[in-house]
Amino acid sequence: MTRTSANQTFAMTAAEVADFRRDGFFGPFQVYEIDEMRQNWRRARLQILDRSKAVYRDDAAMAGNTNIANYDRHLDMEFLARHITRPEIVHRVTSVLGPDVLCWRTEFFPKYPGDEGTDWHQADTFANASGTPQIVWPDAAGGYGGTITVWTAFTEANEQTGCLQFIPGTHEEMFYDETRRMDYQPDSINSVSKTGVRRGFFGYDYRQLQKNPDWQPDESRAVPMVMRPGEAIMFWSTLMHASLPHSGATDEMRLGFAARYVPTVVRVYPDTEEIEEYGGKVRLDRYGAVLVAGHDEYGHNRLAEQTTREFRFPPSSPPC
Ligand SMILES: O=C(O)CCC(=O)C(=O)O
Ligand SMILES: [Fe+2]
Repeated sequence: MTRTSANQTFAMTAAEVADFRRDGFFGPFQVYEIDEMRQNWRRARLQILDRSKAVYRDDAAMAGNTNIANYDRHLDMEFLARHITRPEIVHRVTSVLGPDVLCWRTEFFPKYPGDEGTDWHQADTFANASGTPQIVWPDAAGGYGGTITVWTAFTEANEQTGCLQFIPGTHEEMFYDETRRMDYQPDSINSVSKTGVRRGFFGYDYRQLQKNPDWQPDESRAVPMVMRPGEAIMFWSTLMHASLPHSGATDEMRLGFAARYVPTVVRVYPDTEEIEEYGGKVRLDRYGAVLVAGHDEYGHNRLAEQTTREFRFPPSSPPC
């Protein structure tokens, strides 16, 4: 089992932070040993079907297996609640974002044998699918936006099972306009080929957001992020990223777990009471962002209350 002493630090060195700023990603790095990850997940996966404490459990529009049903299970599953606060992750995130950090969203990204890859995309405000900005940085950030995503491989992620792909250094310029709309077409899933690779965006076609319809990502510069179970990679959501299809050559599904972090100065879901995207709709009544490091001096966001063993609901303070 991976043991971390209370004083152990996983802070990035100045050179690593400089690399992250240049490339837009850092890693992979180990969070769990392979067997530990497998064992943890074997136990935790049984709990996933029980939505009785999930924050989005009641919404009829969530029926069916939409992406949105995969959101924010760290708010009711203990393993995931602990995962997002792991020092291997949080120390690295604070090295870039500063001491006061929220985890505002988690998502599972499963790929079953034969599933298409994920479209090339970048996300700044995360209005991409819902039409409403989900995170808003202050103007003082100088137009900078996005979130740090830490994507942990819960299973093998390789070129057969559908690993992530990045185009290094593309995080400073948005090639997509998230104020445009994409058409939700679930029937298109697993059926569209783009430059010879089956890819989609969970029922959307991300190309619809391209600022220039004639532009294409420079896939000749794409690098595959092969990861063993328990390894994680952190990247700016504004980095051009995608994933390969699951070839079907192995029965093992690929499962990524993405945790998304912002500094406390960022407004999460401003003026938003529900999210509607990927064919699902949920109310945010029971949602809270989780303070994983430092203090929240801004009070912009409703916070979930953390105890040592679990997160408690309802959130500690009313929405502002
Ligand atoms: O796992 C995938 O296929 C996509 C993940 C992704 O786009 C993200 O974590 O932002
Ligand atoms: Fe993404």
